This record gives sequence, C-alpha cells and structure tokens, in this order.
Amino acid sequence: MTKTAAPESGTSKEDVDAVVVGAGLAGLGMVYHLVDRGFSVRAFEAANDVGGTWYWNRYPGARCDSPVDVYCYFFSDELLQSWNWSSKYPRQPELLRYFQHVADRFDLRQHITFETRVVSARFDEERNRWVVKTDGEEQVTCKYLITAVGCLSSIQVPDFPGLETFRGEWYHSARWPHEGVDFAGKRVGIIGTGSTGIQATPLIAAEADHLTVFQRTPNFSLPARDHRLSQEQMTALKQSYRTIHETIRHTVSGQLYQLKPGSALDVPADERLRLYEKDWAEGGFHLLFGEWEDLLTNEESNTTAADFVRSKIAEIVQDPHTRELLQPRDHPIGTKRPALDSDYFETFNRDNVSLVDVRAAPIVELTEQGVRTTETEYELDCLVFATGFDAITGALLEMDIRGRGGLPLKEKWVDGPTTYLGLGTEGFPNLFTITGPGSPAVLGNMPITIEQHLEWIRDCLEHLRAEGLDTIEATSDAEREWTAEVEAIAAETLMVKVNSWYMGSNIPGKPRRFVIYLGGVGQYGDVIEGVAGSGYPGFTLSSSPQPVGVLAGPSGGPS
Ligand code: NA7
Repeated sequence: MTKTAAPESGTSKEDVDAVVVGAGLAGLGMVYHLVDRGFSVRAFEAANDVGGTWYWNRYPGARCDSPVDVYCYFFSDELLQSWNWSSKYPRQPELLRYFQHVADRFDLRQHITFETRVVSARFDEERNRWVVKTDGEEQVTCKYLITAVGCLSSIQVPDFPGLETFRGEWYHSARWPHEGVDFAGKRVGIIGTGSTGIQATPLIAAEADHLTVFQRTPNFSLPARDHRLSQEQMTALKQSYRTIHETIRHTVSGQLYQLKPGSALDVPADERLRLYEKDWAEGGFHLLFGEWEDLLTNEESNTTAADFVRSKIAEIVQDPHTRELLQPRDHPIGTKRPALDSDYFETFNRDNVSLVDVRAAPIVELTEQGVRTTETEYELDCLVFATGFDAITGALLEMDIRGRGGLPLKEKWVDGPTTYLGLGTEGFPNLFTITGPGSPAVLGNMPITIEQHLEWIRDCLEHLRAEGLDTIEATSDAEREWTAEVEAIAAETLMVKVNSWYMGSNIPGKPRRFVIYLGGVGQYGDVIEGVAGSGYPGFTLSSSPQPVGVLAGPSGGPS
C-alpha cells in the first residue's frame, strides 16, 4: 500500500507552490484541487497510506456518525456515480477503502510522501517562502503552507502512574494495531465513554471474557440505526447527490436536517414527545440538531431532550445501579460531543460487562495486574484507552511553525488560538489552516466544512497567481474581531458552560476557550465567500520582489 513520492532518500531542497501537511479527507482533497489548477504540490503524511481519521481509528466499531448521503467528496460526478456504499453509516474499513479509491482514481499518491512527518516550518521573510523540514530530514521550500492535520488526531493518553509496569497489552483507540486485537478469553478494560468508547464497547463485550467500562462522565448517546443500502437505495442516492449537496452547503450543520425556528417549550408536551420518539426510532442526530433552534441555548428546552434520552436509557438498562450511573446529569445534552451508538446501553445488560464509576472513585494508578482506583484494583489482561485527543490545535502545535520574526505559533497562541476566519493568522503569511480554530470544523459535517476551505484556498491561490501577488496575511484587527465574534456566538450557547474537548478542558494546562465557529456552516460559507468576492478585506495582500535566481525549482504554477 505504501507508495512514496520522490525523492527516495537524503536531503532535498525542492521548491514547490504548496506543501500540504496530511493526507486525510482534507489533505487528499487539497492535493486534488491544487494539482487540478496546475499548482505544484508536495504532501506529507505520517501514516503509510491516505485516510487520516479512517487510517488511524481502527478500533472495533469505528464508524462514521454522518450518513453517507452527506459524507463524501462532492467535487467529481464520476466519483459520486462510481462509488457504492454498503450501509448508511459505514464502518472504518469501508471508509478507508473509499479514500484509497479516491487517491488511486485521481492518481494523487504521486504527490504524497508517506511515513513522513513535518516537524518544522519557518517563514523566510526575505524570500516569502516557507522552509519545511520533515523527520525524513528532507527540506522543501514552498510559497503556501497548508495544514490538513485533522481536528482529532493528536492522541491523549492520561498520565497515569505505573503505565509502564502494566503486564497486559494496552492500546489507544486511534493507534490501533492493523492486524486487530484478539479479545477472546481476556479480561478487558476500557477507559472513556466518549464516541469512541461508546462505539467500541458493544463489540469488545461480544468478544471478551469480561469487559470493565471505566466511566468518568456518562455521555448522551442516540441510536444510529445503521442499515444496509439496497441497490435501489444507492441508485436513488446517486440521483440525489447534486440536490443534497446544494442543500447541505446552506444548512447550519452541513447535514440534511435543519434546526427549526422557535423553542421546544412552545410545543405542547405530547407533541414534543411524539417528535422525540420519532427521531429516536429513526436514529441519527436529528433529535438534537433537527428540532428546535433553542435546544443548545436554552437550558429548559435542552432539559426536555435530555430527560427524553435519560428516560430511554432507563428503559433499556436493567440493573438499577448501572441504569442510574449511565444517565448523564452533569451537562446539558449536546454540550459535550454526543455519540451515535449501536446497542451501547443494551450492552450493560450482558453478564460479562460491568460499569465502574471513576468519578466517584478515580483511577490512581496502573499496576502490574491492571487498574487501581481509590477503592479497589481491577485485574485486566488488556486495557483500551478511549481517552480522546488534544482537539483542534493539538496536531497543529506539534509542529514547530514559526512566522515573521521567528515567532513560534505555539507562543502566539499561548492563551488560546486566534485566527481570521479560521483560515489564517497574523504574522504567518501564506499559512492556511484547514478546519482551523475559528471555523465550524467539527461542529459541521466534516466533508462540507473541509470543502468550504479547500475551495476557498484553491480560489485564493489562483487569485494571488493571477494578480502576481506573493503573500496573503490576516490583519490583526480582522483577527481580533473574528475571534471575538466566534467567542460571542459561543457565549450565547450552553456549550461554554461545561468542560469538554470543544473547550480544551480535557487537556491539562490547555487554555479553556471555545474555538469553534457556531454561526453555522451555511452562514460561515457566505462569510468566507463574501470575503473572497470583495477582494479579501481583513487580509493584507502584497507583492514583493524575490531575489532573482535564489529559488529556481520545479514549480508547476506560474507563481
Ligand atoms: P472524547 O470524546 O474526548 O472521550 C474521551 C473519554 O475518555 C471521555 O469519556 C473522558 O471522560 C474519558 N477520559 C479521559 N481521560 C480520562 C481519565 N484520566 N480518567 C477517566 N476517563 C478519562 O474522545 P473520543 O475518542 O471518544 O471521541 C473523540 C471524537 O472523535 C468524537 O467526539 C468524534 O467527533 C470523533 P470525561 O468526559 O473527560 O470525564
């Protein structure tokens, strides 16, 4: 599967139009769009294949939370018409095959160097070039540095004392062995009840001798109700793709459903219940993101949905103590990332599954035998960390990115990230951050939030090329205003009231700040299109002559 673009070894001093960091959904799409417009591109990817999230997250039960109606690239009709999905919410192997198919179909691997991380990027102000270095000791210069590193790719393993002494196997969900893990006959523990823990628990339970779920915060989860797609359904979907695409570009979440105006409280209780029941029966996130627009802003409205989901959990789970523990009561529904599940709550009715409340009795250490909490020790053969990620900024700041005056991005963002439109930040010219902080990113359907950025960056680079411009850089005023707007919109919601990875509060020492644009995918698209259409206000565009002959290189574009 591994295919690596030239050069094969040693240090090179290649110059290209753009370096793209990452070859997941965003990076692969960016390479496609730039090559399509005649830019020379080098992409670097740490994995040995494309796929990003779907390359790394191979844990049992890993699947997409967006239905296939909306989870795909829309840039090619041939692609849309040629690919057949097997089910509504496909599993990881199928999603990975899709991205491999895209890479092959458009011959994109030739532009990607695999098994290579970008470790640093420094902006050379004299030449208006980024100097990019990799862990393969390669050096490439480029005009545009485009990060496509993923919002949830920098993994977080809690710093429990004694991890090195544990004699069993342990795995983080996003660094899963490619050959899989054999749980048969084993005492397995899983820490974490976010989306990952909720997807993995039923499958591990079905295989293991015994599964202990260590839960710190119970999570709201809605049934996915995945089902296979018949040939007729797939044909109908193919006929609808264009209409679907046009629709979801303008919705709040980039999904087919749209929040309704008004309040959940304006609806008679029996009618509200009827709608919640219908949503629950149909599955998916509709209950939360397809009903009333005040569900995430008005605590009382939110409670109507939260109470409904709690009542469903109570109906499913048989053991009274477990039933109580599984019902989330410490946060409004939707303020931490809710999950979609397939038989998660039902799994706790199995004899070989137990739930441990590590809020009441926290984990203090790992021992040779297993996990010790303040109350007791749990002996395990295998431990799964479903403990999440340093979200949004983690992977960006793992690279040593330095802008004007050698300023490290890490230093600039020490109190939390600030950007203009989530796409650029002052002092770092020609740096584009796909789904960066300040954009809708993970709070929209990812293929659409990514598509907005891919098209915007592509068009921006074409504009710069056509106008003979060298740099584009956010102004500090625009950045300050945009960041304030992002925070102001978030402040209207319940999201800022709780601890979550949206807030950065899952990572010790990380500034607690809401960095996702909540104005909606459609509205965000209008804003960035408007900026591009009116000559990029809020950015400084400039041309400054480069020293002749310094940068001769195989640049494919007329830059
Ligand atoms: P999440 O949503 O960050 O979930 C991580 C889980 O791990 C969550 O339940 C945490 O509890 C728990 N956790 C983390 N550290 C600890 C410690 N030290 N002790 C006990 N429990 C801990 O990550 P996921 O991988 O599930 O999902 C990430 C996203 O990927 C998902 O939302 C989708 O967008 C795809 P906490 O809630 O912090 O109390």
